[in-house]
Amino acid sequence: MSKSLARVTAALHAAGLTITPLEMPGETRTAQQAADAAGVALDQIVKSILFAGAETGRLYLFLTAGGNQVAPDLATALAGEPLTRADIATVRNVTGFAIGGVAPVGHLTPVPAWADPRLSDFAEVWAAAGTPRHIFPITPADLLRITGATQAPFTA
Ligand code: 5CA
Repeated sequence: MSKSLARVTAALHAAGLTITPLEMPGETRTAQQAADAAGVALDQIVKSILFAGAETGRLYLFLTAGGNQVAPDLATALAGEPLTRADIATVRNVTGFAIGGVAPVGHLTPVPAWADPRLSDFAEVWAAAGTPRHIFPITPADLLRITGATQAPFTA
């Protein structure tokens, strides 16, 4: 098992969840690929999008429904400083995951998080598990609990 996948599984189990990420037959690098693989609506996929603070360099995690986009002005208001998209190397260093498999939990360094309210329209959502072909199902309530995310509107 990859270290990334093991870290996500350990984080889920440590939170008391008996969820095991599933390996999909095809790649799940994009939200659309993940939705097709799981057989669910695009908005049921949790995108883990990282932004970096222009002033502090801190990272902020925006758990975004698959079909939605982060609106930088709304995200900036939540973070309290101007934001830019985190670059590939920064995402890798802070989360320990490569783009395309960034999970909402199991990061090397914990990051403050917000969640798109759209995700709570579903009984179950699916998120990346640290690799470009593993995803896991979770209830929106458990997702909020294990990420410590605050629900807030930040999409365009
Ligand atoms: N495994 C899928 C579904 S869960 C997944 O990880 N989707 S995702 O949307 O959360 O991750 C892909 C995201 O990586 C893109 O939406 C984008 O926000 C980010 N990304 C892609 N390329 C770059 C890049 N060059 N720099 C920073 N972020 C990027």
